[in-house]
Amino acid sequence: MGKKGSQEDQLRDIISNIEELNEGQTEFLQAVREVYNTLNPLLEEEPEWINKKILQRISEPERQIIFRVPWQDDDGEIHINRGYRVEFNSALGPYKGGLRFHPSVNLSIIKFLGFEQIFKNALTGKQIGGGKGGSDFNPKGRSDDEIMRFCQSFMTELYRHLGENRDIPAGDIGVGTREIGYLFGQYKRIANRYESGMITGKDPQWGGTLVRNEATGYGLAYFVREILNEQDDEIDGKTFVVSGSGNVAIYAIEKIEELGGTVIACSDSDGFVHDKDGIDIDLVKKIKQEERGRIKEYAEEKGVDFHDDKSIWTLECNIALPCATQNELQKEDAETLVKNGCKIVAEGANMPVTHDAYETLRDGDVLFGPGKAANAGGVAVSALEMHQNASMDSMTFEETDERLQEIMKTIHKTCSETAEEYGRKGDYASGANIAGFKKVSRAMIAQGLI
Ligand code: NDP
Ligand code: 2IT
Repeated sequence: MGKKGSQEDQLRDIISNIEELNEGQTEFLQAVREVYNTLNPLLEEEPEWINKKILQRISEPERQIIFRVPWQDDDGEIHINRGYRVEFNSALGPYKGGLRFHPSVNLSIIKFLGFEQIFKNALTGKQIGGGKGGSDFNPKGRSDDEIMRFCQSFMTELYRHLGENRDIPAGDIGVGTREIGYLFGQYKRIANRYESGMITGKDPQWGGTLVRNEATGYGLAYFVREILNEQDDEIDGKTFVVSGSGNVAIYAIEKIEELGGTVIACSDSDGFVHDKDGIDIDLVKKIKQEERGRIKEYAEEKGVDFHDDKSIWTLECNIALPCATQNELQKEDAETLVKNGCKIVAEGANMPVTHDAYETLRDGDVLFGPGKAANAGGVAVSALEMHQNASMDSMTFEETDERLQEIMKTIHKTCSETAEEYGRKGDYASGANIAGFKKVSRAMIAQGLI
């Protein structure tokens, strides 16, 4: 098969070497395969990247920090959790990425998220490298005081690795404005510096930027609008199913409804609510944000159906937006979506669609918006927050929203044009991977053997 065959073989060998090195890290290896298996056309153009071992270098984090987080609950009982920060890649800027507090957190999950973050951040066009962190701490049912004590203990160890030019965390699952406040407060005490730009997602009253809270969900809606625009179509009149009911899901629903779409369902880990007339987003906000309750209460209050015995993806819709967690949309879900005539799936969450499911969607002619592009609005507005902090200036809601719309338009264009340039027209996943990987690799090579 000549040169092409041997390059494909080399790529396969590299991937199996990475698999051996990271045995058992299921989610991380899934993310690596998902990116690297789309890179053949780029490696044909840049064959010397194989000898430069750029794939092996990018898949090995620059630094991995694992630490003990001891804390006391309200009854005085002592708990020990495990904290993580994976500083993955700083070719394009300081490490940037969220913190996840969820009992499922382990090194594989933090590494998959950090790996994805490298390319996502590259796509934003901002000067930010990739990182991710978190803990297996379960915030569910914990009091404000317990959350504060946990955050203080977590930051007491992590602070030495952070800084506005070094590593800048933000939120993710289980980490929102409240947690960011406690984390920032503890950093300020220990470092004796009011260093606003060391964390993003802050309350806009003391250094946060307006729209950061909304940014991931709004950005997802804007990305979907771009996909539809390319088909001479629009959100108005379309039916959506959105999984999750946290930060990303809530603001995706809000913006889609504002743009004329109908969202008929959303969920949490207990099940989903089906409201054919369209989800009442104010009620979801009241239950989930103000009361920290469960989505089931929505069904009780509105008298609509709640299901905990089947997948949310069994519902008929034009567009599906998984916004909860990794691997939540599997092959059989994809088969049902295709059968039901779904035309677009865009990832609000990170890697919610399994590889099998992705292939089923692709073969069923469903357009697919990969997370590293479709949910990049959150981190892009984080970069605007860093900019605002560095310049000691602030932007209005409208200005920031305008910037977010521009950024999402550009990311969509990059994915679409890159896919076409490399012979994968319409395949946004390949476009996103190739564009992101190319930018990071070029920067790494220019900076020497790093
Ligand atoms: P939140 O904690 O605000 O909400 C998470 C939602 O997902 C909740 O409804 C939660 O339900 C559900 N969920 C979480 N874990 C599971 C699980 N294992 N099984 C079933 N449901 C689950 O998090 P976000 O909205 O911030 O994050 C959602 C996704 O979006 C994540 O994949 C995150 O990485 C990604 N993301 C977030 C960004 C941000 O800016 N926040 C930016 C880009 C991506 P329950 O309450 O029952 O646990
Ligand atoms: O997955 C993500 O992009 C985030 N959780 C947001 C990261 C950030 O630094 O704003």
